[in-house]
Amino acid sequence: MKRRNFIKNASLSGVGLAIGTTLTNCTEKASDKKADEKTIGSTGKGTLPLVICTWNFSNATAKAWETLQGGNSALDAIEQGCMVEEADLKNTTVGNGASPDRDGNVTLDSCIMNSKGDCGAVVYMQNITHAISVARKVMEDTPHVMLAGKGAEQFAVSIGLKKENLLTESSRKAWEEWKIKSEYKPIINIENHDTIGMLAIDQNGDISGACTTSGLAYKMGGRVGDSPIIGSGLFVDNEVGAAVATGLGEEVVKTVGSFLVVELMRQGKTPQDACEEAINRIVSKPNSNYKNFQVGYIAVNKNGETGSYSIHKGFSMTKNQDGENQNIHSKYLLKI
Ligand code: SD4
Repeated sequence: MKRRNFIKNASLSGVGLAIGTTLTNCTEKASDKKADEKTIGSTGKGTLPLVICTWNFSNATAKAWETLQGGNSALDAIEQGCMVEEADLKNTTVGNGASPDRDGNVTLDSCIMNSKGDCGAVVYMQNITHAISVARKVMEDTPHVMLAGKGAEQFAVSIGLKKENLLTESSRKAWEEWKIKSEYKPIINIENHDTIGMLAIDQNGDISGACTTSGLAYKMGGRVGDSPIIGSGLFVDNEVGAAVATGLGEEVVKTVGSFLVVELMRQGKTPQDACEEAINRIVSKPNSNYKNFQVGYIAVNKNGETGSYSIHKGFSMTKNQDGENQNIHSKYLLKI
């Protein structure tokens, strides 16, 4: 089941960048259990525990749910859930098999945040599949919040993760094709595979969140997006709720989007209204080019109410409650 949408162009410092990647090789594995599709925007209260994630990563939410059922924490659940997508070679936007930057290097961004407000992140990390696990270890085992590039890679190796070539043959071929024109103009073409952001509430009512991605396909070497930036790509406040973003990271960073969603919930907004307000904040900026890029948010509050909203049609959220996956089409701003 594919949704081809959005965006045509992302103009960034004079160059266009493709969000997501070639999507032709994004077909789900035959063994994938597809989420049930619901055409509703947001959903209200639900029983806890609960897992939600961006897009239609139903295998990831199923894994996270299973992890919670073993009596594990929300933190364990979101790590395990994200690892499913990082290991999936067919997913060209996350982990192993992801699209490279314009120089042919696969570079990963990831962050994690727990219910105590601790966080960890890796940016511009190469050769390690499970960026989310490295981010968790940065949080738990170092005095730091973020490690970049070679330092992140060395740390990953020091905790026992093995170095791998993350550029698969199909991603390499797609990059070779892209290089023929090397056009940095656009074609942002997102379907239901993209950055995975995942939020969970466990049996104790504690919330954790994670976000992991290869960022924009064919981005400039060294580019880091919103996804590993605490407050932008992800924010968790165990008293209030959590939010995570997908889409053109530069625009999310400019409004510190996920923190904004959580703060709006703190002020009494529902997760749905908070996501909508955060999108409005982006599109109402002077000179906003929002018709040409996508941003989507998902959010959950302490009661297990959820919401999602995006600029363009086609974004969705997968929710696992009671062990059942639902893919929920997000409401969106642009009706044309
Ligand atoms: C980034 N936000 O690197 C990520 C990519 C993404 O939909 O989510 N694309 O900007």
